[in-house]
Amino acid sequence: MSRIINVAAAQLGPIERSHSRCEVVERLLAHLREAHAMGCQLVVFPELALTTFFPRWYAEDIAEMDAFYERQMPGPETQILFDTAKKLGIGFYLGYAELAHEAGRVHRYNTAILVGQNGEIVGKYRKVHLPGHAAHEPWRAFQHLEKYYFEPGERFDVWRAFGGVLGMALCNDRRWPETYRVMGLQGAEMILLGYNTPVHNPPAPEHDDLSMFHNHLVMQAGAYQNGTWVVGVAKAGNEAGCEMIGGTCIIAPSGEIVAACSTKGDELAIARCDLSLCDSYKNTTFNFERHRRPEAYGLITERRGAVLPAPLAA
Ligand code: CDT
Repeated sequence: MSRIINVAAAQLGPIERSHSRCEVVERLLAHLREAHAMGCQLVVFPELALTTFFPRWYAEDIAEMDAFYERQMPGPETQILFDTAKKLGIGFYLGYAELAHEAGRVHRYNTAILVGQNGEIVGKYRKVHLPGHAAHEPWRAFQHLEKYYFEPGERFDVWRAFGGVLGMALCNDRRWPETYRVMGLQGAEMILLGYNTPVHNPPAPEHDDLSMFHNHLVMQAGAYQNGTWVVGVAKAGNEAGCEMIGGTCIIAPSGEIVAACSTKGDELAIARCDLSLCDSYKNTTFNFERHRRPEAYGLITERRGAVLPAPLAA
């Protein structure tokens, strides 16, 4: 029996440092309304969708950047997103910077939430694979200081929502097969994933021409190898002088892209996603129970970096 969710991948064009939360939220609301008019039940926004990608700037005092973080969700400027979602009966995934007070300390995370069609938070995810660097590197054209501004999250969960099993990830997570597999092992049928990816990667400029190829390669492989839908959503275009890839798309469990944005601005890509399409992959080629050999995979969790065999004796 088919289980359909109409999904809108809600790409955003650039958000400048001077743009207020209210200005950005207006753009998100426009996406929610358009998606609702197109018959969608779920809208997926990018990573750090409420602000510019501030880890591209170094601040000696980390607290100087605190204006880019949310202290509560919903908060005063974001409450309207929840109210509108409830009124329209449309859920959303939203990436944002989270400032949390836990165990008597301030913590900063790169976070995403899933909000149901009733306007209530279904689940929260904190980014596990933080890319970039922790110290200021002035030789770069722009910084990528996620390891400075955020602590890593510790888990990949899934939630029963929208008639299926949904998981969340953020940007760099999509490059790691473990991301999809840990959620695949919990039965994920749709993985929601927002990203901010510069075209230029300062430590490896030789990869720049392949940035879109790699973007799609990893998400399509993750979808197919786990028999799951993947919704990948960009913040795109030239943001504060940094060119970001677009490439927002919705990927079926076959690994095929079934909807995609064609610009680098605010744009929706919409697909009618049948969650039951996951079954033929999960029950055959990727029937994990039948075919996986975890006893051969110990190194995946025991070892972080590669260790080469000893060199041959001369
Ligand atoms: N936001 C994010 O995770 N971006 C990374 C850039 C990697 S280059 C340091 C990405 O994987 O797209």
